[in-house]
Amino acid sequence: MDARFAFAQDLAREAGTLAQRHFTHREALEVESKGLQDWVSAADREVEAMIRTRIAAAFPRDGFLGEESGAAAAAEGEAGAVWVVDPIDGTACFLAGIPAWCVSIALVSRGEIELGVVYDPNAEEIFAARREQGARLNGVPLGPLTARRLADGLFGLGHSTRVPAEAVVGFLADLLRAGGMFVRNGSGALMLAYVAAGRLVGYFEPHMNAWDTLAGFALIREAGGWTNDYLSGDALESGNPVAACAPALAEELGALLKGRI
Ligand code: LIP
Repeated sequence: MDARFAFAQDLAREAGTLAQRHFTHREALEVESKGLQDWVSAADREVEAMIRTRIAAAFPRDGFLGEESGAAAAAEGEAGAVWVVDPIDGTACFLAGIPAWCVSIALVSRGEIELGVVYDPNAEEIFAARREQGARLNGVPLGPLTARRLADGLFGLGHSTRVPAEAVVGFLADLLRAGGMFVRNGSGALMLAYVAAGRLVGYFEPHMNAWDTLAGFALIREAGGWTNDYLSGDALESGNPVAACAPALAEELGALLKGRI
């Protein structure tokens, strides 16, 4: 797993550099709609293809699940591991020229998130975590997460047309009533990394896919934060609700989440 962790960080940097070249020339990209407010471009596909090729060459016995190459059942590979990848998380922002996107790479083995890497080439920030070995931002350890109340800072909120508006509007009203304040930057993976870095006191999204979620969850857990049990059920194939926060907020956030996850 040490070799996979070092490999994942180098791969995230290589993928981020390739994505950034496309970001600079995004007006030339072919863009397709995958549904309401859901796009994919040649950049997403090319970056994911590069990531998949590199992983297959380095770890041919591992499984792979990527956002763009199909959410077919992410069978664990012969080695008992599956890579879960979003080549460009925050695609809508990427295509709009807003520098709020990242590369998200995670590895799951036997039901555990073994490692997670989120790389934001716009800010030149790489967030990396290995299970039971801590989380780091550009090599500097993250944690502890000290927020004690929702009112202590900004709370990340995500939404997609995969769920009805009511799924997030009700939570937003309760969050504001509790003295919280929300932010949504369009990349769930990057906002989860911000929770691990203590920039956000927590995060909620009624539904996220595994490729958007797992790297951020590895970071938050290793920074000492609380997360919901995302991998329950068939999360790799179908996704799940996502909730995370500084440990002292778990009870207050739990009250807002009652009946929602
Ligand atoms: C995005 C997620 C985000 C969600 C967006 C979108 P994409 O992923 O990271 O949490 O709110 O609607 O799904 O499509 O940019 O890779």
